[in-house]
Formats: sequence, C-alpha cells, structure tokens
Amino acid sequence: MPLKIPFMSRKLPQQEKLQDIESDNVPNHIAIIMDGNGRWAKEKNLPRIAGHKEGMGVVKKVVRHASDLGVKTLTLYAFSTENWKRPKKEVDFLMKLPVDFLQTYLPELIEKNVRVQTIGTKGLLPEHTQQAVDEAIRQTEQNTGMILNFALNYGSRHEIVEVTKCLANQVKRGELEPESITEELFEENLYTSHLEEPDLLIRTSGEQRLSNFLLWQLAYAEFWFTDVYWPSFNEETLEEAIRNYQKRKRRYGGV
Ligand code: V07
Repeated sequence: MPLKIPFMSRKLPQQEKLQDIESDNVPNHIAIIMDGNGRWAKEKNLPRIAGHKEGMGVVKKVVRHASDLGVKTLTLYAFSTENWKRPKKEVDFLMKLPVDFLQTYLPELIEKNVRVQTIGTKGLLPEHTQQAVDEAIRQTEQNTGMILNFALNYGSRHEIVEVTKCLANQVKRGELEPESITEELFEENLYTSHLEEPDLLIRTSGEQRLSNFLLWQLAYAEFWFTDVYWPSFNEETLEEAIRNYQKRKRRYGGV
C-alpha cells in the first residue's frame, strides 16, 4: 500500500519551485573571473596545470548551461596581462588551452549557435593560439546566439590608457575637440563597445577583488563571490549566482 504523505510535509517540490530561475530575469551579460585552479590542484597534490585543464572542462559546462538559460553574453577572464609573470612552463600550457578547447568543442559551439569573440591584445599571443582563436571567431561570426567573449591578454587599465591615447591623437590632429570627449565617446573606443555592460560579475575561490578586469564596464554590475574553486564550479553554482542576482533585482524593484 502506498504511504500517505500529509500535504504540509511534502516540502520538496515547493522548495524546488522556490529555487527556479526566473527565465525573464536572467542577467543578459555575465562576466566571470575563473580563479582557484592552482589551489584546487595543490589541495589534490596535482601540478597547477592539472587545475587549468580541469578548469577548461568547467568552461565547456558553463558555456552550455549559460546558453541554455538564455544568457546573451558570457565574458570569461582566461588570461590577464599579469599572467605573463608566471613560470614559462605554465604560460606555455595555458596558451595551448584555447587550441585544445576549440579542437574538441568548436563543433558544439557552432551547433549551439554561439559566437566566439575576444577582448585584449591578441597580437602578443603565440601564433598557434592566435590562429585557433581567429579560426573560431571566423567560423562563428554568423551565429546569432550567445556571445562567448574570452578576455585573453586583457588588462583593464591598459585598455583605458589605449582609449585615452587614441582620443589624444585625434585631438592632436585637430579631428576632435576636448569638450567633445564624453562617456559615450570613451565607451565607443573600448574593446566592449559592441556589447551591453555586464549585469553580474562572478569571482570564484574566495577572492573579492577585480584584479584589473573590466574596471569601466563593471560600474553598475552586481558582484557575486563564492569560495568554490573554479574547477569545482558547475551548473548548480551558476544557478546559485543567478538566483542571488534575481533576489537582489526583486528588492530594488520593490523600493
Ligand atoms: C583557460 C581554463 C579555465 C580556467 C582559467 C584559466 C585556464 C578556455 C580557454 C579558451 C580561450 C579562448 C578560446 C577558447 C578557449 C582558455 C586560457 C586559459 C588562456 F577561443 N579555458 N582557458 N584560455 N583556462
């Protein structure tokens, strides 16, 4: 005979309901600082590169899930201008990851209608890395789904200085009046000019700093931090971040 469960005790479905993502309030643009790969590896007595490799697998899962949830742009901090200071062996390994990633995953990106883009100074990356990334950009440029934007050799202060130089040169040539320099004009010269501003910044691994990531663009974003190391991040952690974002948005709405 089936056991009868009193109505009020059937907690599970209700809880699940509460934890649903509101599909009409998903952040359009999520930016992620994927931190903690080295620490994850260290705790497992593995070399740091094993953490990066595992982290790359997480990128695939998160891209898939973000695209399924209707995120319009996902910006991932893959390599900062500071990362060159790491041991050469580690840098060499990191520079192979885009190649490795795209070899196994580009067909799925195409199938999912994802468009690959980058921000940062790509010209300073090794030739094989540039080629793989450029090929992915080219093969996905007609896609109309989620923009998967990799920050590669990216540093926000450098970006801001470059925009400043560009505008200063226009002034010098007599093409621009200093009075005409507005926030809008400045923005039009950033790498991200064609993108909406991020709505949500996620940083993993317990650090609560921006580390030179999208300083201008994150002016109005919600920040969400987790102690989870990037290789342990998954679909559920992404949903947790989005639910938290939606809770905050509801509070603002109520005022
Ligand atoms: C990198 C894996 C994720 C954790 C953080 C650091 C290590 C994916 C890419 C990538 C980049 C461009 C592209 C396709 C894939 C990547 C680097 C490091 C340098 F077109 N993961 N990942 N690039 N890590």
